[in-house]
Amino acid sequence: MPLDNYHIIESTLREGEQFSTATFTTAQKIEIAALLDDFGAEMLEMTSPCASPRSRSDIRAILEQGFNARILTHIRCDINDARIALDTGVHGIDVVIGTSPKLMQHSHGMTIRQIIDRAAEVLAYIREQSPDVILRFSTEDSFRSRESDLLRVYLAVADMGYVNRLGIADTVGVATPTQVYRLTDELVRLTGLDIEFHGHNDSGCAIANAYAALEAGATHIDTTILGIGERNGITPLGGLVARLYTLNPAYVTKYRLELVADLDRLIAGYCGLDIPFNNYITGSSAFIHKAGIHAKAVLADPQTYEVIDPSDFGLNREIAIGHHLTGWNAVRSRAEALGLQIDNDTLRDITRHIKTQADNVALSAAEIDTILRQAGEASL
Ligand code: HCA
Ligand code: CU
Repeated sequence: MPLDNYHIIESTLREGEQFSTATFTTAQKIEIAALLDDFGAEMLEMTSPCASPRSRSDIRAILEQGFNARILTHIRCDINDARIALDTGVHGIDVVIGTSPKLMQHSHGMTIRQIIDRAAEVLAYIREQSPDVILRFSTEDSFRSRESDLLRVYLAVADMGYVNRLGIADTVGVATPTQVYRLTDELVRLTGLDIEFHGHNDSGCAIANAYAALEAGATHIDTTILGIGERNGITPLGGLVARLYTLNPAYVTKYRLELVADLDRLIAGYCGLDIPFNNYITGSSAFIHKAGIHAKAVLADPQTYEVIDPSDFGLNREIAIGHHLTGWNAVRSRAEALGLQIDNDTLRDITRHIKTQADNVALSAAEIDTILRQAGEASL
């Protein structure tokens, strides 16, 4: 499992631009790319230069920043698109063509033989023009393609010897982790090339599928900030980080984890979204402990109920106190944090009082503090 040597292809500036409310200005793209570069994303994928005039000039604008991250663009398997992409001076070109029966019928109308011939023409042209460009070939809708068609295409492309990487795309979010594992494993074994996985989240498996790909030997995973993309998007950057961190924090120490929250906030702001309450790492409730039993254990040792240390991400945990499930350990800990000397009997009385009150309406943190301060003064 190459988890010591995997790369993130951050596609907020390509797949992310396909999200319903995403339209970034040039300045915003530079800001997003700069933050992703600081974070440590190894590759940034940008919208095809053929999409619109500004898509083309923005690739140049990002290249001029001289980021550490390699800048890629994403094109159809088309010689004219390839010419325009090469013209931008981009570091890498991601070529994609549909292989599922639906895409062969409704998208380009080509047979598998014609797809292979087209790939040969386009990939040879790119390699001829630029021996150094990082070249990837991917099939769109891989998991609704016939397996025999897929293998014919991938093996033919691998044999051509032009590409650095093959991509697998779960375009409509239907794949299961087992299917992703099997296909990735097959391609790793048959081609020996680097393998990239791109997974949509229609059925909630985008993170699990990305991880299954890594387990099977994939070297590159596509993400976007907050998971934005077509429909409900793809593997979210923060979610992938959470998945890997909980297996072993060392898998993600190459990234500046404290920037995850800044990245999520930046994109939420530009897309007019709230960060979901249950988001990985940055959701408002991600580090709130509530029930008395949980609070007691977390106060003694946070790892009892926390697999992610919020401080590794520049965030804080919170113990919720003003509710009917509260416990006196949490109340006592708050009193201590306020520097108050209150005996245990009084703290137990206060806890009972909070529970009774909060059976009707939860108390705010400020209300709890007032109760505790009054008890503190009374005990002087
Ligand atoms: C799309 C294309 C794509 C391409 C993925 C890739 C997909 O917008 O439909 O090139 O790896 O999901 O198939 O994003
Ligand atoms: Cu996609």
